[in-house]
Amino acid sequence: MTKNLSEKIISSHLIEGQMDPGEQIGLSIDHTLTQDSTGTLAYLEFESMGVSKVKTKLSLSFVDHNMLQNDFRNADDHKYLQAVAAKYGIVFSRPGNGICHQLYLERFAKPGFTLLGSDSHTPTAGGMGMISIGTGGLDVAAAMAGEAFFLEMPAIMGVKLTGHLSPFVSAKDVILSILKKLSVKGGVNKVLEYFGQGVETLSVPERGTITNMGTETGATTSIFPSDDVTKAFLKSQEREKDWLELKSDNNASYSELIELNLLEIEPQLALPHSPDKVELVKDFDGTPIDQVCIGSCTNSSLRDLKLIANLLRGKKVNDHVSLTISPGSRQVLENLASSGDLLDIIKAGARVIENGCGPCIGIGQAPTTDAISLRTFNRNFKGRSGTQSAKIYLVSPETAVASAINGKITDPRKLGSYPNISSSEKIIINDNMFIFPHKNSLNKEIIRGPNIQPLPNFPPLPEILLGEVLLKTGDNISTDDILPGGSQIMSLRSNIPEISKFVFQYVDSSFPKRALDKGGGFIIGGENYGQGSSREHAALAPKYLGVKAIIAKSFARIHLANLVNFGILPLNFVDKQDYNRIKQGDFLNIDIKSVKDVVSLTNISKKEMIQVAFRLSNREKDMIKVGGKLAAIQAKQANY
Ligand code: MIC
Ligand code: SF4
Repeated sequence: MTKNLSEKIISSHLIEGQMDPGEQIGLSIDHTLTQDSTGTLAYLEFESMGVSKVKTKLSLSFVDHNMLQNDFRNADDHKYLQAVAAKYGIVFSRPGNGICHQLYLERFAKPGFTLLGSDSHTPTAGGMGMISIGTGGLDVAAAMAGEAFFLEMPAIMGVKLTGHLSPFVSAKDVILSILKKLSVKGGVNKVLEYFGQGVETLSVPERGTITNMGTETGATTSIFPSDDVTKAFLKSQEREKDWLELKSDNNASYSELIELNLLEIEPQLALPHSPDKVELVKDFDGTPIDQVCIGSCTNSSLRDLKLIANLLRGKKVNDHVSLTISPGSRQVLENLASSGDLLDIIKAGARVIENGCGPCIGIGQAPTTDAISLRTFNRNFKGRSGTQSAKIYLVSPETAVASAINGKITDPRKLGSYPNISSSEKIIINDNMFIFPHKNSLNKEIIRGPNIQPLPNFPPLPEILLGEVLLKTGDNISTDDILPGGSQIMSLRSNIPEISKFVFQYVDSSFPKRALDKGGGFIIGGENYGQGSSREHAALAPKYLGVKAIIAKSFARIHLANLVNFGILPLNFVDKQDYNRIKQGDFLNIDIKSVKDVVSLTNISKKEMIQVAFRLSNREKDMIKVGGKLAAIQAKQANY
């Protein structure tokens, strides 16, 4: 039987289940990655599983998100992460080394492998022919303990690329065009698998830009074949031995097919406040801007930054624009420095900031009030930049530079001749900022600062859920809405009682107090509830405040899994119109005694009954019965 590429890798890692879309499958995981802001919790969870050393082929812990070190909290977290890595045999990437996805692609990604990461942009490694999936920290901790990763078998959507990109049009414009077609929920429970002649015209970093931002369609992951372009990239990283040719069989089938002629793509931009509000740059040409930020795991490769340097050479950043550049890795920075490209960037007036996530998650560089900020990032949710009134547009590096020079949104095709950037030339490789585990460091003592608080324990859910609707939201509520980023709040990621005070901070700041005062209750959501990041804190903190169930029209994949892991029931309206029959303040009763697929919800305030679907696998039902995934794994490990 012919197989597409995704099916080939999935079948070679299948531990449980059938590869029929919608069925639960269990996959074996080769590599895991965590980053600091999800990692602290993931490692607290891992520690409580009683395993002496990670059981994966390779596990990595990166510090890239919150590195401001405003006070002791942040620095203590880094110390804790380093100590855990040494003790359990995990590679540690030191603060300042770069962004996890960029570093992983450069130094560790391997065609044909599986990767599970506690960050939603883990699919970046799909640019290297991997099945790489973002999920909550608890799932990653379980994979480190040798457990299979369970998920719904995704449908495999084929994306056929033909032609080649025109000058000043790049990978970001490709993925923005796809987002325009699919929207922020069009990829849910799907893999976007790229194939066709156009693939060979894209370098690995460009493929990484596309697979990275496939996350914004809600997709489980995205994948490119591993071909001669992949081989050349691996060779430039002195890792040619990791190469393996991988592609789908001839005549392999896909559940859906979309086609894109790269030649027809023009520069695109996503308007505030959603990555799928995509339009053509030329239609906004001339709009004055205040800030340009280049970087993030989407667009911070050596290819991107060399291009930026070339375009900035001999030019000056507009007097009314602040241009920041955050390189994706120390390798990128070192190579820019040695080739002289960094000088072009500095001379033009760009502000070079630390290799890391930085402004992408509201850590520094918040725009001015009402500002228009152009960013090469992947998310532009309201307030994520740190300024509620700012308007963030997502653009390619080419559009970002052209606009920074002109002080207004500018179609980059106006810039003249397009520099030719090779991504496979000889580069400097330096792994000094990775600390590789050593047998002498295993079992060393773990240092914990006062901000590292133990995980709260939750009892199993009662059979009757009673309480008030604490909040009713609209569609596409993101995890940034549920629990915002920014350095202040993110430095509380290892302290659930403290971070829970910020739940729905900018949606309704009275939420935490009301939830506690009422002894918990329910949330009503629209479509795609919980889109965006993998932060399990967006489930764990509401759980701490007593949220028992979320009743929504639909859920985003990672958040749904996080809710189940921590024992908050995700319930779907059977008839989506019923969303209109519940309002904030209504008192509800949900009887889950006989865990059937459909249960009745009684709206006591309105004396009405509504049908809600309880779509959980038997494994998930068992997990909830014993008090969540952690309790289930602890019980299993204790029996070994
Ligand atoms: C993000 O881009 O929102 C983050 C910050 O990387 C998150 C992870 C987190 O919240 O720590 C993600 O994408 O998963
Ligand atoms: Fe970091 Fe932004 Fe990428 Fe998230 S999206 S991993 S915050 S750079």
